[in-house]
Amino acid sequence: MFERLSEKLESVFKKLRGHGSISPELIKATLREIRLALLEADVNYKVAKELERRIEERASGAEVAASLTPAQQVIKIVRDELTAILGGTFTPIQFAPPPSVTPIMLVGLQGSGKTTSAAKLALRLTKEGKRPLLIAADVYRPAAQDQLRTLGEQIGVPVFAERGVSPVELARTGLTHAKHHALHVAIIDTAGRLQVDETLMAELRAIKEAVNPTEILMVADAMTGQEAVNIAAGFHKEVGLTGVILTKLDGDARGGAALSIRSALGVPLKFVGVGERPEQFEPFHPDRMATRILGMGDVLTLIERAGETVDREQAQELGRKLRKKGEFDLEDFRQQLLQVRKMGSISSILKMLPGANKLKLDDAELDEKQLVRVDAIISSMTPHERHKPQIIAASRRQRIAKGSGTTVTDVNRLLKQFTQAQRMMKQVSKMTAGGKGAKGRPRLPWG
Ligand SMILES: Nc1nc2c(ncn2[C@@H]2O[C@H](COP(=O)(O)OP(=O)(O)OP(=O)(O)O)[C@@H](O)[C@H]2O)c(=O)[nH]1
Ligand SMILES: [Mg+2]
Repeated sequence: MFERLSEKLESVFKKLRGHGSISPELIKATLREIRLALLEADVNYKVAKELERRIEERASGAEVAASLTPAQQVIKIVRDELTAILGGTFTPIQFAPPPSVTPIMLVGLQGSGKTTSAAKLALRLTKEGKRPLLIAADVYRPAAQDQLRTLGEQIGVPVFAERGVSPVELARTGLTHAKHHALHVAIIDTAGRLQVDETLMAELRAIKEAVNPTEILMVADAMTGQEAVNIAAGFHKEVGLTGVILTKLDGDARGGAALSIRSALGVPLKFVGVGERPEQFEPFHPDRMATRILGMGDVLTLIERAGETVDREQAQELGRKLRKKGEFDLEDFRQQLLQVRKMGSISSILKMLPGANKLKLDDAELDEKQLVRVDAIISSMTPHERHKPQIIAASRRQRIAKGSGTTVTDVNRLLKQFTQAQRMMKQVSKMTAGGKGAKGRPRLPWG
């Protein structure tokens, strides 16, 4: 859903990377583009404005980490602020202190996904070891209760439903039923309306009064766009929301609503629905969402890790070398290994690079002992061999194995790993070259 926004932001960052130093004017222009990208993605203009203000404040401040380039710095700030505006960290469900039953009320417009989400939430709580009850307080359409019953059977959660009673009465007796059966949570599915109308609100207020819910979650359809913010505001004013479940994120909504609700209302997004099936439900993690929107795989994590451990000058030197095709030799490989050892395994690093997940890398055995061996093998080579590994034929391999106290198999394996890494580095350098990269492949935010 955030593809277009991601694309836009990526091109903004790409431009930024073309500049060695970043002037206040450049920051302003960048921020303007970011704001336009957000607005185009249907983000509420107040939210976009606020995000811009926050980024500007930090970007123009003296906050500079030596390990990052100015462009990386700005990207990191954007990521941090986007995370903050999405709510910072995951906000879990609040439970009533045991042995009380925790009543959770789901509200929302017709067809937003309340009944489906009720079952999804119940299944999730079951997996956490809780025993939930589903209460079918949508009494107006017999089919609504049947729908919940069917879902309950599917996921093995009891459903409380009765015909011919008011929603308030049903919610109340359902809760009592949960207490008597020593269940932990009572999830109340309510009826939806096409509009936020007074009758619906009065009914919801009455249910709230009757069961005193620990959580009142609004279920919002991501496809609603901007309007979702207004609808949520209406519900919040009338019944007081404690959280939002955003459904149909698997659809092709532009997603702006997701970015706006939390910031506009101060109500956290708690879960997202990503499909029709009961297990297609995920906790909402603002940080992960921000990274996803920035469209960089886990590359920001990589920036952070690299920032902690790799000396920036060395990283630049390597980047420069990599950009010159074919200049990556065994000496670099050895340096790389030593550097990488500080950061984690090679594969774990490479996997974080966009596009790299498609490449196979067989370095499972690159543990500490291996590194010592690799070091010994490379030391037994002549400088010429290190620079041009392709000249290392069978006889040379035997000599190197002997000289390093290893076997020809070890030497072979090393050369194979080197070839893989070399290929990998070529790809990465294409990605970092900006402009020269293969079409469609994401680029690294530095370079
Ligand atoms: N693709 C997708 N479909 C969803 C998701 N959540 C719900 N749906 C579908 O949306 C439709 C409406 O879902 P319901 O759970 O019946 O919605 P509701 O809010 O209970 O509707 P009313 O009770 O009529 O107000 C169903 O076809 C669901 O399968 C989701 O996260 N992704
Ligand atoms: Mg329903």
